[in-house]
Amino acid sequence: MKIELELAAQRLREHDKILILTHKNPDGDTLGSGFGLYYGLKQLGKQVYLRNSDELPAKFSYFYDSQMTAEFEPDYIVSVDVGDTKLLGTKLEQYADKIDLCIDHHVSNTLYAKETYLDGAASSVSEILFFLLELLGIWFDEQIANCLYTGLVTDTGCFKFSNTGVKTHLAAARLIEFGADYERINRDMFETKSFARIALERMVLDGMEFYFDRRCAYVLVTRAMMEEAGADYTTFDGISAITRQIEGVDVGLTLREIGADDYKISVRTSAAVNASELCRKFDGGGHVRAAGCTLKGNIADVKRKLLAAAQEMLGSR
Ligand SMILES: [Mn+2]
Repeated sequence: MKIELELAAQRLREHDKILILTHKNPDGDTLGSGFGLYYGLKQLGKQVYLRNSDELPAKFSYFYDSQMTAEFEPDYIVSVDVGDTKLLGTKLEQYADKIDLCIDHHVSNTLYAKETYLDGAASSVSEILFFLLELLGIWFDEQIANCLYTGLVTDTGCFKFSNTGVKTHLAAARLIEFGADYERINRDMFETKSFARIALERMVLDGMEFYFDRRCAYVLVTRAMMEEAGADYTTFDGISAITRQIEGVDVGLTLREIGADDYKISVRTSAAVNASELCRKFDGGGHVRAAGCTLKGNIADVKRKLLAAAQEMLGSR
């Protein structure tokens, strides 16, 4: 059931032992909103713990609380930025049918939680969290400001994507006022690239293929390429955006081999194509211009299916 933000705030106020769940392969928004909520609830004197199926990436280490302890039985379970229980990952799937509240901005959210606050117009869950913590009367210290600001900028490509709205900028302005270290965060998130990242980008550009009058760009990143570049999934973050930087490209398909005959696909589109709609054909989802799905099978079949779907989407415009 969908609920209003005021009720979500009330639910959080009513509970004292709260577990926060974030999505696998964590990004700046799921961790930024998760830790923003974590520190906000700590301020209210609650016991809080945040979990992820994967190891937490080093680049977000400034979020972490070395004092965080799981030594309590939660009486309330909240998920942030998790559009589907499939995204909880192996370590958290045990909670799939036990989630009390989901706070999300994915239009494809499957409404798996007992109650859901969903704002598909919000740039990020971190944006939602800014207004939620305000309702809870939290004092925004630097730590909370840094967490939420990171989520805002990573999900909007530093305020460049179409999901950036008036509320995004309002929240960001307030977060800067509260001490968000925007210069360092933006440099760390967008400017600084590891050698592994540069090596991977070089391979991606080299192997890029174009279809349908160059309206579709296709990129395949194999495990061998990842290994050669010395890259892990955090290095990969944002690689799919490269396809959309190319003039005339309406659909960017970026495939990452995650196992034998197992591919994770990131779809990036221009205004001409709905990425979420394309991914739904393969049981995936996401946002209008950025969505994802997974496909199993040999690469030739996977590629054929994806290109056919892309062609269909392009043909209908
Ligand atoms: Mn998000």
